[in-house]
Amino acid sequence: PRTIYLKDYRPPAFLIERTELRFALGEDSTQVESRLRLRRNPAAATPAAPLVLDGEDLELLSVRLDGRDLAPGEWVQDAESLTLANVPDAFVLEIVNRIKPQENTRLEGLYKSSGNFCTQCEAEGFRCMTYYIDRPDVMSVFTTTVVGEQARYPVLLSNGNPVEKGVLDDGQHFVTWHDPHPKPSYLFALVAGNLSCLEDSYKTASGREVALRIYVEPHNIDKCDHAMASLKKAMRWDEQRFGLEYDLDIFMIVAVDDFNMGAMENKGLNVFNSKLLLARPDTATDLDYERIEGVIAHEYFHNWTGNRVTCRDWFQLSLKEGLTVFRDQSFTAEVTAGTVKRIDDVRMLRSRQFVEDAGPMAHPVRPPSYMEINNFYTVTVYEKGAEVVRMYETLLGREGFRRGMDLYFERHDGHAVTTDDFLAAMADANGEDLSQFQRWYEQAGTPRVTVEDAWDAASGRYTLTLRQSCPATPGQPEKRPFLIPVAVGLLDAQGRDMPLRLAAEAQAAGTTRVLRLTEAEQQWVFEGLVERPLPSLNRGFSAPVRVSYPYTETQLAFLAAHDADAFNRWDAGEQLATRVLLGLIADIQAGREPALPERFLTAFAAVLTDAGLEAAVKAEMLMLPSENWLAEQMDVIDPDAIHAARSYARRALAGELEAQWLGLYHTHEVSGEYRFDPRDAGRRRLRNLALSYLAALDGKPMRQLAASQFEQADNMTDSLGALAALMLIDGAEREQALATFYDHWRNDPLVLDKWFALQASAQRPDTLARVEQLMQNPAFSIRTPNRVYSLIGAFAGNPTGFHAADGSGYRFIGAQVETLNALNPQVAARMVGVFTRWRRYDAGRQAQMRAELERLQGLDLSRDVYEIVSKSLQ
Ligand code: DPP
Ligand code: ZN
Repeated sequence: PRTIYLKDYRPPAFLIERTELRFALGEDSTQVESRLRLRRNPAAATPAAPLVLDGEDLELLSVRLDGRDLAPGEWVQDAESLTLANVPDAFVLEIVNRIKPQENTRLEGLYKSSGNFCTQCEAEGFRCMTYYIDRPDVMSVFTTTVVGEQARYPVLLSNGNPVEKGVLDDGQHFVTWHDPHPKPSYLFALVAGNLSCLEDSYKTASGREVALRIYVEPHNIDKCDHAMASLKKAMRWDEQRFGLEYDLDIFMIVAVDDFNMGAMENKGLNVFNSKLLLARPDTATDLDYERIEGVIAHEYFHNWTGNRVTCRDWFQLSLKEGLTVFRDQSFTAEVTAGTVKRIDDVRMLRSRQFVEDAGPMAHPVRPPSYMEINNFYTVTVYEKGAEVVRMYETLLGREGFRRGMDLYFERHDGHAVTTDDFLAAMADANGEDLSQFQRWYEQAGTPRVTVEDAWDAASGRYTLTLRQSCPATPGQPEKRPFLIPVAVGLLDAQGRDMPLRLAAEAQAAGTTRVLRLTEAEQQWVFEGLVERPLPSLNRGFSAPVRVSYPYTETQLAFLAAHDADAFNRWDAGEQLATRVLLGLIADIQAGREPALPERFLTAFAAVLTDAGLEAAVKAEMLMLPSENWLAEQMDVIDPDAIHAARSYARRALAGELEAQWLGLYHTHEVSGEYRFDPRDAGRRRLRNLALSYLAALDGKPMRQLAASQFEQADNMTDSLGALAALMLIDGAEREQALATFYDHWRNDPLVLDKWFALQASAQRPDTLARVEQLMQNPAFSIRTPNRVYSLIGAFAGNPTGFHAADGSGYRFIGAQVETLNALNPQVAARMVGVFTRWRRYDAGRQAQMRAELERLQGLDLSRDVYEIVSKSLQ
């Protein structure tokens, strides 16, 4: 496969002013007719360039130029394109071609899902439907006619507003849609099927009425209320926070069961993976409810950040994704409990993005090259991209950030732009020079900030010295210093924030200061302090970096108890727990008897019994660092020792504090009907956490406690919480509960996904055998991404299952990747990702993972899988 480089970007040779499409949907094949009004791009580099259209797997039937049929010799066709050499400066091109959506297992372009037609065009799926200039900087006004059998496909949808509809011969009917907003092809969508619709409406801030419609398969119509409520909340929030209103008369969302990604922001017609839309108290957990709210908001927010202002090319993907993730994170933080959202986001960033940044697929937020763009919908582009946007807000303040956003829309509405344009808008709107900030887009790797301090009691001066460095990443051996905003507070001996006055300042201002670290090494001097402070660093996780300061365990426990910054309070506890667990891992590896340090137990117990802590925050603080996070801290990852240490710690914390856990469990019952609200959700989270600790104690009483919660639960959160606890305990109750759950939910694939995932992530010796057996279950299909993610994906993420010392996990996942590679390259590429970190393991595991990668490399691979396999072996 060919590598594509950002530095080779050239403006398109042609523009498409109008796009008229007609899809005649059939059971055997679909005929696509397109009529494009093209003209040469005045900004093109080469004035007489041929017209090159993208197209894959298309059966070409005819080509007409300005009304004249072209003969086959007048174009050149290859596997990926159609080229017309001599074309005028402005002309109309009409193309007719045929496609086979029924046979489309890649789920890119037009395909069928549960008998309905739907599309996924981002990034390059449009070219699988018809020949086109399939790149985001070609924006066109679309008019689309969908023709289908009325009985099978009563609902026919595309972007924009319906302008015409009618009945044809042979039981066919049609609807014509017109989208007045010019858009790139990746935002095109078409849906046809037998769907029910939940309808509502929304009045925008300026008083326009917008029809809201959620389309689902008829049996799911009772699971759309939460999505609809979330949509209205998101629409209001974007008006209030960013002054952004919706711009069409209709906003539609469709849920489909077969979908590679989470959801897609097609203009006026979002298409969602059904798992991110459907929810009822008995089928969806609190976490599902929260994710649905967040993703509905995310896709809606794309209407401005992505659709009205789009990306010039795919290297700029974070322009829309980083910004939109930041917007959805801010939304969720503001409508729920902010601290918990921040903790969850940072936990995920550290355990996944930091890992990506340290591996062979490390890439900057704006990658300089790719083989397959689908491989760059990554945690770096999304989540680190969101942290980069957050840093503008930290540096410029909330108002300054809003000024930058306003200028961005003022300058670029209706255009396809770059991350440079975004940076320029932020800088210009605030009269700031942010040129150094550019490096966040260009340099990969997680910067490390090392902090040293010095206290001079005589003068009351406290000096902080910050040094930054960034590890080498593929293709980038040396890094230049970043502009890092480090939010800092200083605590006195009582744990109170001290007023901060920097040298040369007349008076103290505030208790948190954002230090702008721009050099490799820099110093700040705080003056007028009456005692030696304890620093609280990178408050609120102000920059996506690793910070190191030589805290003692006592100091970490002190910060965990007192820091005024709630995020750092959690983080101090997390650092302390990480240290303790790494100690236990070392004990186990050395054959020593592990023992939980008394100091840790005391600090942990203090949190557990603290009546002043909000339940959700308490749950965060009582969760031990994940096995993946612990793995990242080790020179050579030892999955068995990590699991043994963490299980030991859980058992010890459960045993020592059994009465407290039980007390917590019984006092946090949520009464009344299920409601998704942050307070209730926090209580359920804490209570289920208590249950999972208690489950570590094994024994009949705990089994009965979990089994009775399972039997009595009237909502999925508690039902699944109980089942998860039972998975930790041997005994008849576990298999019984699994069987009951299956019997109850055998016809609801989304709920069964939870059942698959629980069993595949169980850290038990027989898990692989269980997974192989579950693949034979009639509810499983390797063609449906959700099934693959919940069964095979969950096993790939099971550290002791995938990394079984005998290599059985590697061989199993390798074999699945091989099968998936031929069916659905995007899904295959996601599954192969677990092999990328093979160099981090012991020699035996390394050899086996490498052998599996080499075996895969010898196959006829899709671009998607090839890129990851080959880069991993480099
Ligand atoms: N653009 C989608 C998203 O919202 C993914 N295609 O992230
Ligand atoms: Zn997105």
